[in-house]
Amino acid sequence: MSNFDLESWLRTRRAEIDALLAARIAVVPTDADPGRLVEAMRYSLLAPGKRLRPLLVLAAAEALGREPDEPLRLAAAAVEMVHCYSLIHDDLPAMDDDDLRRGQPTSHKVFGEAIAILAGDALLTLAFEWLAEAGAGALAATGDPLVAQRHLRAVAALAKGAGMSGMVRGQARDLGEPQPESLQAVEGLAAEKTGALFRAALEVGAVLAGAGPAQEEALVRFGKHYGVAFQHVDDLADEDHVTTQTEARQRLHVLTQTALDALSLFDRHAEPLRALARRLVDG
Ligand code: GRG
Repeated sequence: MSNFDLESWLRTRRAEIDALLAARIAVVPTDADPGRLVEAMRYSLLAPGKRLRPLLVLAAAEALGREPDEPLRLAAAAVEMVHCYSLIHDDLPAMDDDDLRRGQPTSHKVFGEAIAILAGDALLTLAFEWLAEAGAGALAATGDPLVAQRHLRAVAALAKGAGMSGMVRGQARDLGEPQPESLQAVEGLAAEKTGALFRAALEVGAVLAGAGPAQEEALVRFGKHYGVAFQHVDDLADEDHVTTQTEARQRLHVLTQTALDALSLFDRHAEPLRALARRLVDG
């Protein structure tokens, strides 16, 4: 049995991510802020989220023995920004029409719909600016073109997970099709709408840490199963979408075990990922 202390790991890594998000978003000045756009970006980004996706970026890199340096943390922060934009847009009246998010009124309730849409747009685009900057910084520091190539691959992985091959496509399906009935259909939707960004988080961490093909494939496989398992946990908590609670609970166990199996080729450095997966089942 490993004696890895997940709570302590989470405290340290979350504090690093929160500090970076706060420092970087603070540089965007709010004076002469048209329509309170920057204020709206800060309001949603700095609200207390679990920071799960950026933590997975860092945990994937750590599985390969890479400690979080500035470019990696910036990439992790970029993944959180994409997630944050998706929550703002998902809460809009045209989508889920929610009043509360992260324990506070949703963006459109505070700033109005137009600014909420623009705050989401701005966070999404700023995420890619940060990711590109991380690559430029790492290239300048190392002079190694391989580093730049890795960052370009990370940009592509995040764009793919977030966009019309991933989360946006899943959201469009969710809005446009009747609620899925079978567990298989529920999981198919979850894999796109929620899972694609988790998968991308693992891919970003793996690619930036210089994973070989087998390592990258294993980490992406972990992310794929983790993401669907995460959605089951969320649905079970909401009693949402779930055809039979028992079946969903069983699938949660199977998917978590499959995610853990994907890590068999990694050593103790993958303990944060393993502990995060076990937590899905253990709560
Ligand atoms: C608008 C393009 C677009 C996509 C929206 C992810 C998503 C797609 C919508 C969120 C709807 C939702 C509540 C789905 C359930 C799973 C989920 C993503 C929960 C929120 O993620 P957490 O629990 O949130 O990690 P925090 O606030 O902790 O970051």
